[in-house]
Amino acid sequence: MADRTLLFVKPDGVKRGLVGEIIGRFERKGLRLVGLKMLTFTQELARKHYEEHVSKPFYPGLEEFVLSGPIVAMVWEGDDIIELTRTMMGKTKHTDAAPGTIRGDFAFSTTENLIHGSDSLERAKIEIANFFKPGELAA
Ligand code: IDP
Ligand code: MG
Repeated sequence: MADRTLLFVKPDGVKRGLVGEIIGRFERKGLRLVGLKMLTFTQELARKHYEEHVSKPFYPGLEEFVLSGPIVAMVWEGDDIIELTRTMMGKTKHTDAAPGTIRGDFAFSTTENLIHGSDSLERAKIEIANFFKPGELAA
């Protein structure tokens, strides 16, 4: 199976009507969409998904933000999927994200930065399983 990653449009992207814009960028790049759903984070899921950040000072604000509305979770497939999607997302901090990237073009906050993407294939496997059952993904 080709490499896969877990991406989601965060609540700010859904509220701002940027779901189509964000999905379209990955489609036009030639990546393959293999899973898609809208859901709202629970506190339990947020703590599991962001386990590496739970003890950091920004975590309470991050948790409040990700619980603030629905997200659109997706699984995308393609060669070099992690590097490619991370490059297209742009850097975490809104002021560092280059124009032409999703965050560089649309984000004006470090916390509310529109999109999540797994940062390694190992994390992608864990994160995909946090959001999708195997039967919910295309073969
Ligand atoms: P990433 O989303 O680019 O992988 P991470 O360092 O994994 O960045 O952080 C996860 C999320 O936590 C970020 O996307 C952002 O929403 C939030 N975050 C990270 N660092 C900060 C910070 O210094 N202040 C506020 N929020 C932050
Ligand atoms: Mg991260």
